[in-house]
Amino acid sequence: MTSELFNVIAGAPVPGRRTFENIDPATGRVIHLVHEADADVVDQAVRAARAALQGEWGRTTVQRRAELLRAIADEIQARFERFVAAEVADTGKPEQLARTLDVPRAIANFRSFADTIAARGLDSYLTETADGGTALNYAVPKPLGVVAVISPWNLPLLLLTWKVAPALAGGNAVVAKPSEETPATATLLAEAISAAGLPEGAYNVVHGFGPDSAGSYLTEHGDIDAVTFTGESRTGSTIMRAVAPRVRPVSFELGGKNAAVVFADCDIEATIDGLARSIFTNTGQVCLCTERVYIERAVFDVIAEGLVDRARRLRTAHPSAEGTDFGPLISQQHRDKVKSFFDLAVEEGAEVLVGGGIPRVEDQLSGGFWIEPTLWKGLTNTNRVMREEIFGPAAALVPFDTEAEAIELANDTDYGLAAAVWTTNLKRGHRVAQAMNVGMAWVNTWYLRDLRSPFGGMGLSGIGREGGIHSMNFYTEPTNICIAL
Ligand code: NAD
Ligand code: 6OD
Repeated sequence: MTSELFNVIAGAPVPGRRTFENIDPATGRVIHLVHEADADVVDQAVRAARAALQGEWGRTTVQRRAELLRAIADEIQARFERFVAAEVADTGKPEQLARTLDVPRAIANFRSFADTIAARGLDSYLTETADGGTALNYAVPKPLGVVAVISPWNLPLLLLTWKVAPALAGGNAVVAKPSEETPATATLLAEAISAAGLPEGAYNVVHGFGPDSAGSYLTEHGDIDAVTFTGESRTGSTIMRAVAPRVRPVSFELGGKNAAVVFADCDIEATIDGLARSIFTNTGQVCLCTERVYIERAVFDVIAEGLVDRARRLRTAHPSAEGTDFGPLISQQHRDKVKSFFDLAVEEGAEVLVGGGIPRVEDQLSGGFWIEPTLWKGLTNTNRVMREEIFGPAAALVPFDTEAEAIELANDTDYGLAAAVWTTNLKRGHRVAQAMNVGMAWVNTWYLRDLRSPFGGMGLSGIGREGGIHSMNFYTEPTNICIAL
């Protein structure tokens, strides 16, 4: 029987007037009926969050908040298998990926922000006094208040907790709206947070879609103090307009059209492995995934052959089957979009090196949203396929002749999220990585994370940086006290 997922407000399940279906992308089967939050339910959630701030949660010290964050991490750990199962059913991603990336990172997110606030002692006075002769200045960091957290479907729990953890660390109360495609782990997180002992109302979940649903009701609500959002650049722009009349702060992690730059002096095998990971992980549905690969002409063929080989070796099968490393796309609608880019690439003159279509899969998966890992050559930066985010397992391979040309090609985009540089020349690695107009540039690796470092994007890829103290700078704001001496 299909189970139901409820909104969670002040620790209690709250039904909606309508429900919508939550589909397993691997099979196309309905797994949950989800209660959609209308404007009244969203208002109830915002009021519960406000009440938490005015009650015990608002009086909780920084050291206690750090302890509570660690307790949340422990409660997720205690439910590890349930979180894995929920994430795999919602996304169709290989179970192995949920086990090694999504759920461990959720735990690490809470532990890391506990460490950040415990180490920095956010309730200690931060002295801003340059010259103590005439005045003593100190700043008191305060929570923003009620923070709306709106998150996408690709790494649902990882990206939700990347925002919920620092928001709670800063003493805010949260109303979370997970993606309509992946509502389960945000709901289960409410159980873990209650079990950890946070006062009810500090974390609330509302379910639904964007426009004319929970997403817009939340961003347009008159009593939210900030919005932190991960998703498409276009949605970010809509949310900015929604909060503009009340001048609320936003933190945006948006789309990307990320480049990799491969020099002839790279370690060929390690580069092919790293590139394949950066193109195909999570079926290309990671905002950091590489969609443009610029390769120095001398090694173009060997890199291209290696990547085609890696694409052919990906195992498309049920997410829980042994050895599966390639899952479906999230939905029929997203597969239609990705497939339309595959067709457009051919219209724009691409030579398909591998993939380009919809694979045959075993019978039990035939209702799922499967797609082939795909590589092209023959495209240039003038093609639409090279300029728009596909968010699927596909990349274009393009040769270059000089370092200057590679930098120009990589930076020729409206986005500015991530880049990867592959070279064994140390100086060149630093030089080219620094020349990339992106938030994160990796050298000889991809998606290697230190949760204290600044994470975010330039241009269409976002506003602000999150990670360690950078997150705390967003989720709190200081009042400066100046005392004449
Ligand atoms: P999306 O923008 O369609 O949806 C994200 C969330 O916003 C969902 O919860 C959705 O319901 C909600 N939403 C949609 N319209 C809204 C509106 N008008 N008002 C309020 N909420 C609204 O994005 P998606 O399809 O879920 O995710 C894929 C996109 O996210 C890609 O573009 C990807 O690059 C980007 N992304 C970026 C990062 C990053 O760190 N930069 C991380 C993950 C995903
Ligand atoms: O690792 C992270 O902290 C992060 N925000 C990753 C974003 C991935 C995009 O899909």
